[in-house]
Amino acid sequence: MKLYYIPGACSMATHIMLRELDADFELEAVDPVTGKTETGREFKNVNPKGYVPALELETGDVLTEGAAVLSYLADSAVPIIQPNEDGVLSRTRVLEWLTFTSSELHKSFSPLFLMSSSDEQKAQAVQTISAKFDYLETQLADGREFIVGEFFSVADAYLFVVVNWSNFKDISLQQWPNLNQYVARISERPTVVAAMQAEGLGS
Ligand SMILES: N[C@@H](CCC(=O)N[C@@H](CS)C(=O)NCC(=O)O)C(=O)O
Repeated sequence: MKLYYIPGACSMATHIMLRELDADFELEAVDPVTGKTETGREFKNVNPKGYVPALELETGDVLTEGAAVLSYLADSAVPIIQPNEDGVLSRTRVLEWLTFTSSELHKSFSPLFLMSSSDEQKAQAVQTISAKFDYLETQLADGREFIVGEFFSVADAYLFVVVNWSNFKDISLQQWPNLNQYVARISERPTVVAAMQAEGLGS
């Protein structure tokens, strides 16, 4: 498999999961400015939508849309989380969190990354993100280690990557102690450390 990624972008969730699953994979960086990959390919020939993640399978199929790519990995390698008596409910909870992260949280960060955003748009984005973090804070108040069940899942990989952008965008997580601890805990996983280093973000 080959993962097309931009360092530190949402594609890092797929990267972390590939490592969690001990999958056989290669990385190919995409330059968002030139639209070319590190081997000189036109990225739009890989994903016409022009964004990462894109996961190229051995069959040549290319999967896109982070939540779908993560679900594919979870389903094809191991159950999305460990099977248990309420497997269907747990699986749906994972999908619920993937969708929340993708459509509510990830996209709320977009104005903070766009050069074209005004200060007002950025301030509005921080307000929106803060409201989502308030919700996350209440969810994590029960002391759970992972966002769903007792195991690290694709939902944690994606949620971690997106919430961790706060640390690059001057949103102090100190205001949300449960969330802050959750992010700190996930950031210590060997797969997360390795993914960050491989993407040139490690210390
Ligand atoms: N709907 C897509 C959005 C992916 C996305 O926003 N990717 C960003 C990085 S986090 C990207 O590739 N941006 C570069 C660009 O659009 O040129 C998904 O959920 O996977």
